[in-house]
Parts: sequence; C-alpha cells; structure tokens
Amino acid sequence: MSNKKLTTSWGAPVGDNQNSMTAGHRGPTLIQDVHLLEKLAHFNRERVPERVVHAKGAGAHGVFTVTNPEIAKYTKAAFLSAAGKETPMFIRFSTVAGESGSADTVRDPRGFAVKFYTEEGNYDLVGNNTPVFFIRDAIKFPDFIHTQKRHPQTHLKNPNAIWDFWSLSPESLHQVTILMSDRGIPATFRHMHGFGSHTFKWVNAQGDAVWVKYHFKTEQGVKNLDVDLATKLAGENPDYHTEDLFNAIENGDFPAWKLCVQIMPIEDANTYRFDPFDVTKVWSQKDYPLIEVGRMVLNRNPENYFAEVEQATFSPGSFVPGIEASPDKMLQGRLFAYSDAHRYRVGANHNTLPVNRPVAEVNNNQRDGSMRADGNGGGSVYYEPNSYGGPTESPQDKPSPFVVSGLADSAAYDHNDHYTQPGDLYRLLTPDERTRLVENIVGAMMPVEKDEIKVRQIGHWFKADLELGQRIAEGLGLPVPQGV
Ligand code: HDE
Repeated sequence: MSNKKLTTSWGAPVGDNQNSMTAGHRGPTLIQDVHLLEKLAHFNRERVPERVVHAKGAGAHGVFTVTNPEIAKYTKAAFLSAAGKETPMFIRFSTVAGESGSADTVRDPRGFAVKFYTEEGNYDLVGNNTPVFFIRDAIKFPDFIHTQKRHPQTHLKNPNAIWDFWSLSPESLHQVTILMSDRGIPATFRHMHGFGSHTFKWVNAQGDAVWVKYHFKTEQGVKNLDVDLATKLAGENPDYHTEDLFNAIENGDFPAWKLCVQIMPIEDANTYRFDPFDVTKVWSQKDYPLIEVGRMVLNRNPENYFAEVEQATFSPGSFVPGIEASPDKMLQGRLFAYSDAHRYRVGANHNTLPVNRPVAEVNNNQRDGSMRADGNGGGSVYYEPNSYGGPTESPQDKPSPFVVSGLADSAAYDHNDHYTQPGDLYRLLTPDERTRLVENIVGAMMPVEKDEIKVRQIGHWFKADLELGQRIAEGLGLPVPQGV
C-alpha cells in the first residue's frame, strides 16, 4: 500500500478515483467533479503529433569516449580534443516510412540519430544505417516520402508510386540496391552500422578545414533478418527491435560502436571524380581510409519512453565549434527542416526539455513561448547589445568563412553516373547475396501495375550490371529495354 496520496495535477488529494460525482445515487454526473473533468480532458491530449517520418523508434543513453589522440588535429570540437575524453550521449533508432505503431522488422532504412551532450552545446549527428540516400536535393524529399506513405484515396501502401518515383529518379539506384539487399532488414538495432551519410566540414584550432564522412561500425557484427522470419516477426512481435534493445541494455549487454571518419583534404572536393557532396555516392575507402575517432557504448535505458524518446528532438543543424555544414543540398535542406518540425511537433521550447537540454550553460535572449519551464531567463538582461553585463558573442566561435562562386540558380548536379556504385555493390556480393537481392527486387516490383514503370526500372538495374538487369527482367517476365 503506497503512503503517497493520489492527487490532481494541481496537487490536491483525490478522494475517490473509482466513482464519478452524481446528483443523487442515480442522478446525472455533476460538472463540479473537476477530478473527472481533468482526467478525461488530459487523456484527450496525451498524443503529440508523431514524426512525419521515422515515427517508430527506440532510444537509449550512453557515453562516447575518444580513443584517437590525433583526431584533434582536424577539429577544434572540444568533445574530440583528447583521448579518453568522455561525453554523454543519447541515440534514437527508427524505421522511416511506418507510423508510430508499425512493425520494426520491415524493409526500410533505419534512423541512427545521435545527440552528444558536449561542453560546447549539443552536437547532433542525425544519420541512417546506410551511407547514402535515395535523393540528393531536399526539394524532392516531400514527393519521395509521399510515395513511401499511403495512397491518398485507398490509404494503402502503393508500390506503383514507389517504383514510378525511383524509376524516374535514377539517383536513387544506389540506396534502392542497398535497401533491397540483406541489409534492408537488420537483425536488431545493435547489429547494424550507422552513418552520418552527408559530407560535413571539420575545422581545427588553426582554422584549417577538411571534409569528413562519419561511420559508426557496430562491434556486435552486422547481422540481418531472413525475409520470412522478418515477415513472421512483423506479425507476431512488431516491436521486436525495440524489445531487443531494451532487454540487451537491461541485461548489461551494452551495445557498442566504433566511430570512424573518412577525411578528404578541402581542395580535393574540386577534383574528385564525382561531386563529394552528392549524398547518393560513397567515397572510396581506398581514396580516403577510415580513421578511428572513438567508441560509443549504450548503457542506460530511458526511464520514460514518451519523455525521453518521443520528445527527443535532433537537428543536423545542432553544430558545435569545429564542426560545420558542407554544401550538400540535402544537408542544407535539413538544416531548416528539423528544428521547424520540432517547433511544430514538440514546441518552441523543445530544447529546454530534459532529454534535449544541453549540459552546456544556455545563455540567450530567447524568452517566453509555450511551456517555458526553465525560469525564462528570470530578470536577466533580455537583449543584446546591452550595457548590463549580459552574455556576449564570441567571434572566435564563428563558423569558418569560405569562398562561394557562380550564379544563383536552381542548378542540377553536373555528375550523373548513378550506375557505377550500385553495380560495384552488386559485384561485391556473394552469389547467395546476389540471388536474394534479385528475389527481393522481383518480389517488390511484381505488384507494380504498369509494365512501363517496371521496364524503365529494369533499364537502370541493367546499366548498373548486365547480369543484375537480366536476372530481374527474367524474374518479372519482361524484356530488357532496347537501346539500354
Ligand atoms: Fe530526415 N527528417 N529528412 N533524413 N530524419 C526527420 O524530423 C528531412 C534525411 C533522419 O529519431 C524529421 O523530427 C528532410 C536523411 C532521422 O527523431 C524531418 C530530408 C537522413 C530522423 C526530416 C531528410 C535522415 C529524421 C521528421 C531531405 C540520413 C529521425 C520528424 C533533405 C542522413 C530523428 C523530425 C529522430 C527525421 C526531414 C532526409 C535521417 C521531417 C527535409 C538524408 C534519423 O524533419
């Protein structure tokens, strides 16, 4: 028996939580039963809008430890400044297309969103479990996601839209090949790599910059789910990955990843064989080998899912000194989209919530806004510049200046080889992996109504690899398009 009194949200003790107050034993319920009114009204307001993508996910707390003392050569970011330096972090894994109640074991990229609570503010590295993406300009994202979601009339998933969009957006071929491979259905969130995907910029204390790509290498080893088992689990235990992560940490089996980077000298961007800011392409690790940075260990489960996972807000724009954006058009679009989504979904003061609050002291003149629960700056000075000793800007922390050139224009990328890298990927696979890839593609494309769409997509697979294109065409009982 608890010795705590049940109370209302205003802290008053509740006399009766079993029976509504009525006028007489069988009379109508009284509007003065404010405890009843509050319970029903708050219940109606328990849901915040789910994420428009990545709605289904699971989170965990952990710690990041720098292991490479040399890494400080490339960036002045304080949390990377010395071997052994530890930074608390929070991660949220997710699927992309499904709603918040959808199954974990579907064929889909997985979100891999990391928030480092550094002494210089939060650094969010909001990536996926694949190094590339389907498109390379933010302007196409809403259309792409529409094809991944439900048909506006039938409310059903729509393979015609999916493959129509992909077959008309050949830049998607690399990511689609990865998605249709074994790696499209990870065994658990613990047995998959993570990537920053985009190119970012690191700047050191002397102001020298390099381009970087992030790789989180799972120490659990990459394992994927058999398609039939995944389908079975999606029905029998739609929260299989969520449960696995929670139980592993609960049992002290802490999952870990080694964080590495590829580093490209700043001037190489102008001469590399393709646009290094094109997020549908990977950089060869022969050209730019992996350099170890540190190790991430997840060692604490959330106390409360809604408070810590549902309310977690990540933004690729949450940079810290020494880490900056690249001109990657997808990254540029995301710099707006994420905080905009958070202001809508969680509220203007989302960064004051415990799971999002920096460990670094926050000093700015942002005031008011809904649900301001952090003192709202008290009586401190609330504008800048001022002569009352308020916080001041620190020019040494400005992002590094860089040269821009050319016309202001909506210009397409000038590099359009969308076939070499997916073809190379196919040729790297074992015979069994190739066969499963072909089976997965044929299975996913079979329901598409229009042969025109299927033939157009076969043409892309064919350009990536002759054998791949022929095997898919045979599987679909369709010809390889002429002149491919
Ligand atoms: Fe996202 N993405 N995204 N995305 N994304 C969101 O933010 C967006 C992209 C990723 O666990 C949204 O809070 C645009 C690439 C993850 O909370 C939204 C574009 C990559 C998560 C959004 C992209 C990602 C999101 C949805 C094209 C991997 C979940 C609700 C320019 C590198 C984070 C929200 C979490 C979530 C926008 C493409 C990863 C709408 C505009 C590429 C892991 O803001």
